[in-house]
Amino acid sequence: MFKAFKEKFDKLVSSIKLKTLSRDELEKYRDEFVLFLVENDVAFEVAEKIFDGFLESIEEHKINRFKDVEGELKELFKNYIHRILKSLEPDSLEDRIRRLESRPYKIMFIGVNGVGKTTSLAKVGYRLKKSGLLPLLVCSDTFRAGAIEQLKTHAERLSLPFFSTTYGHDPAAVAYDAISYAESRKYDVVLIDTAGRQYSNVNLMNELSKVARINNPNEIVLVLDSLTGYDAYTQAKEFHDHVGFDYLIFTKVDADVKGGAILTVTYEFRKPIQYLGVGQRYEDLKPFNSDEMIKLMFGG
Ligand SMILES: Nc1nc2c(ncn2[C@@H]2O[C@H](COP(=O)(O)OP(=O)(O)OP(=O)(O)O)[C@@H](O)[C@H]2O)c(=O)[nH]1
Ligand SMILES: [Mg+2]
Repeated sequence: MFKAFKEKFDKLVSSIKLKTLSRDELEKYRDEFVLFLVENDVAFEVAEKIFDGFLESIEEHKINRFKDVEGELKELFKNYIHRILKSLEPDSLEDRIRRLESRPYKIMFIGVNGVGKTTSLAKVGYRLKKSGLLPLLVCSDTFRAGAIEQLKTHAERLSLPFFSTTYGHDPAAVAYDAISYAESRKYDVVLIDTAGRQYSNVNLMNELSKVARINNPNEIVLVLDSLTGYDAYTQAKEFHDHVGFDYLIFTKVDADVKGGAILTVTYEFRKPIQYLGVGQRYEDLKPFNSDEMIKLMFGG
């Protein structure tokens, strides 16, 4: 992953000829910089913002004739992106859960169809169980055929408790009942799966905000498919405006992703990435680490 990003970045930097490392000089290469980002799936308007932010971060200085200008420019841009990603590194979910005295800790998973909500929820359940916490898997997707059976199968495989009702039920009510059920059994966490929806469907977006309003989750996790590029940005914008979210999970990072979706959404919304989905097995969920991500993007 991020192979194209790294290659294109190296190419971009070697095409830049600077006399001084200054904002004015770099401004001349705005189009090239923005194009490099856009080619890597960064949304155009965010690519412009990233470039502006980068320029602002630069302290002007003359370049010594014998200095490695390319190397210095590379370092500056890499460090700029690194600082942003680092500032968005969250604490561990397990710590947040343990810090909360009341039980259960409520997490709601949202996102468009097929991004990997249910799979990610099951992976989170697996992680929590391994750390000694007991999560209840809740299917508030009473809409898509097979959704209840799908999550139930995960619960059985993971030997975790499961809660659902029947298709057609109000998802907000299902989540509400599940929370009471978890309270009475002293479960640590409630993981609420919701039906995938297109952000253009206003009724379904309203339904989702109702689930959140009534059940007041401790956190809402937006799941995005890192392969979707620009659309991930649109999705984040719509879910942000209609429902809101606290953390991000990017799935399918095991495929050859360009990285732009991740960069765009985190830059624009400044929400922490909790995990990256890196495959189809339960173990394939990695806590986000900015150092690793920067290494993949820029090498070194
Ligand atoms: N390679 C890979 N596949 C993934 C990852 N996460 C999810 N998938 C796959 O993506 C497909 C869709 O996953 P689901 O979890 O059912 O997606 P969903 O968002 O719940 O879908 P709906 O409930 O229909 O909206 C499945 O085939 C998953 O195995 C990942 O990190 N890597
Ligand atoms: Mg699902």
